[in-house]
Amino acid sequence: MENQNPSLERVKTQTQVRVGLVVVVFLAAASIVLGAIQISRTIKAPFLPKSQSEALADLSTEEQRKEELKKLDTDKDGLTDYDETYIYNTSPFIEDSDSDGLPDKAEVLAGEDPNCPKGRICFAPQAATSTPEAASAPIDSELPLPSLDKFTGVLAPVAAGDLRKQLEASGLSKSMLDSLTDKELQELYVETLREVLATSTR
Ligand SMILES: [Ca+2]
Ligand SMILES: [Ca+2]
Repeated sequence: MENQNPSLERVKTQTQVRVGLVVVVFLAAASIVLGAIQISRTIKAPFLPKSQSEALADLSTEEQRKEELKKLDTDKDGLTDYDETYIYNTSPFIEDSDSDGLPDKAEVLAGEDPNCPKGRICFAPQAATSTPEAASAPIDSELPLPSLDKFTGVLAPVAAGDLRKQLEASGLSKSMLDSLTDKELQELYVETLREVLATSTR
């Protein structure tokens, strides 16, 4: 015998839809999280420990390269390629990096910004001239996952259409989906994603 009580039937359906929606959203979020972890690994990859010999080889090549740069002055402006690259952020190939008629070294000696043409106000990073230590500070190898807000911000515009398709493909009725606005879908999605991310990054 079928249950003929329409209101009970509706409650049941709605509950199922809700559960289904949450599960699907959860799965979608989980796949996004896996993607994020993958991305995070890829970003971290260059910082992850290599084999010792590889690391040593890299280090000595890098050091050798720097030592060579300290001896070179490709553009013959009196600043070594090393100083131009790592301290002043000027071009080691152009004597007058900002093309204002004053050579880089003259500007450095005069306390001017060799990357800012004389008479102009630049907002370019001054780190090179003021705090060379800060510029060469080691990058934190414990890269956090992308911040949640950034993450969901990037995600939100993609989610609505795709999510709708995904939910429909997973068997949710079109009428139920149509009853949810894009915004509601996104919010539900982002909310779930937030929770999943929050738990997985804890
Ligand atoms: Ca030079
Ligand atoms: Ca100049």
